[in-house]
Amino acid sequence: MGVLEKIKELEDEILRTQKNKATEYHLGLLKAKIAKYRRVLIEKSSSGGGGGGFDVSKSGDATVALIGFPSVGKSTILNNITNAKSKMAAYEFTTLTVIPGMLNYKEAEIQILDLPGIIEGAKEGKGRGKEIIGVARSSDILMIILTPHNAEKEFNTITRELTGMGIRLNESPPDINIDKRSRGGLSIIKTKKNIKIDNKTVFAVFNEYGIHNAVVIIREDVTVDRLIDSIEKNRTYKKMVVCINKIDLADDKTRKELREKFKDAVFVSATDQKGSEELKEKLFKSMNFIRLYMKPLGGKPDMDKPLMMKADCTVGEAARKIHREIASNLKYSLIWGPSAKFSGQRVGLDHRLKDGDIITFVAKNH
Ligand SMILES: Nc1nc2c(ncn2[C@@H]2O[C@H](COP(=O)(O)OP(=O)(O)OP(=O)(O)O)[C@@H](O)[C@H]2O)c(=O)[nH]1
Ligand SMILES: [Mg+2]
Repeated sequence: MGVLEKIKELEDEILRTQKNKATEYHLGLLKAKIAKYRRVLIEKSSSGGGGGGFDVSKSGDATVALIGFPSVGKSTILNNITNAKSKMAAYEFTTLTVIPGMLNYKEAEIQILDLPGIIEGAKEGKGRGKEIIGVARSSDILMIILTPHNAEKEFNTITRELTGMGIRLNESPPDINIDKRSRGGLSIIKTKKNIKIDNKTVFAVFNEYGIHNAVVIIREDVTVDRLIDSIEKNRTYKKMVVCINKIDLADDKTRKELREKFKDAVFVSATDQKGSEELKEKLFKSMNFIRLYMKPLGGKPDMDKPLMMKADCTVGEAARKIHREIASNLKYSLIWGPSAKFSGQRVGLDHRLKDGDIITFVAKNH
C-alpha cells in the first residue's frame, strides 16, 4: 500500500470515529500517524526545485504567492498591481509556471508570484500542486484569491490542501516547549488550568513519535493537531490575505453574504481595475514592515531611503540585507530611536530593531 492509500485509510477511520473525551486519545494516535506519513510528501515538495520552472529567485523586501483555483483572475491581478505581464485568458490553466512581478508600494518592494491554479488533490501532486505548495512554503504571505459564487468551497479546499502540506494560515506557532532527554521518562507540565488535553493523549502522541524521555511544557489550551505541529519540524506559519475577485459578477445580496463570511477580505474586480489600491494597502500592512534608516559614522542619517525589514528583525539580519560582507565584517553597531535605551547605544547582532530606528554600522577595518 502506498503512502496516499495509508493516509486515506487513517482519514477514513477518523471520520468513522465518534469525537468525544473517551476517543480523544485514539484520534490523537491516528492524527500522529497521518502526520508521519505526510512528512514524506512534505519533504519531497520542499526539497529543492520541484523542476519545470518553479525555481524563482526571490527579490524585494517580501514575497507574496497568489493561490487560487484556475481562472479566478490571478494573472489579471498580478498584471494590475505589478510591472509583470502574465498571460490571461478565459480558459483554465493559462498560467503553467511561476511568473514574478514587482509591486513598488510606499517604500517597499513586494515581489508577487503568479502561479498555476490549485485544484483539489494538489497536495497529492494533482496539477502542479506540489510545486505550487513548494512556492507557497517559501513565500512570506499567501494571497488567497476566491470568486464570489464559490468562495466558501474554494477557500475550504485551498486551506485543506495547504494545511495537509504543513502550512498554517494566520496562526501562531504552538506555545509548547519540548526538551528531549536521554532518560527520566516523559514529564508533562501544564502551566495553566484551562489546558484540557489529557495526559494519556499527550503520552500516546509522543510514544507514536518514539519520544519517551522529555520534559514537555504546555503553555496553551492545545489541540491534538497543534500538539503534533509542535513535534513536527516542517510546519510553516504564514500570513494570508483573502481577496475576492470578479466582484462585478456578484449582486448586493451575495456581496453582503461574502462580507459576513470573509470579514477581512478585499473585494476586487481586476478587469474593471477596482480594488487594486485597497489590495496593495492590505498587502503592505500585513507585511508588518519596519523602516530603518542608515547613518554613516559621524554623518547624517539618510531619511529618504529606509531599509524595509520584517518586524522584530535583528541588527544582524538588517546588516545581511544590505550586504553579506557588512554582516561578516561588522565591528559594532550604534542605534538611535525606538529600540535604543539611549541615543547612540552600542548593540550586538542579536538586538531587535523597531520601526523608525536609525543605525550606524561600523566595520572591523574602520
Ligand atoms: N468579470 C470578471 N472577469 C474577470 C475578472 N478578473 C479576471 N477575469 C477574467 O477571468 C478569466 C481568467 O483570468 P486570468 O487572470 O487568466 O485567471 P488565472 O487565475 O490567472 O487563470 P489560470 O492561470 O488559468 O489559473 C479571464 O477571461 C479574465 O478576463 C474580474 O474581476 N471580473
Ligand atoms: Mg494565470
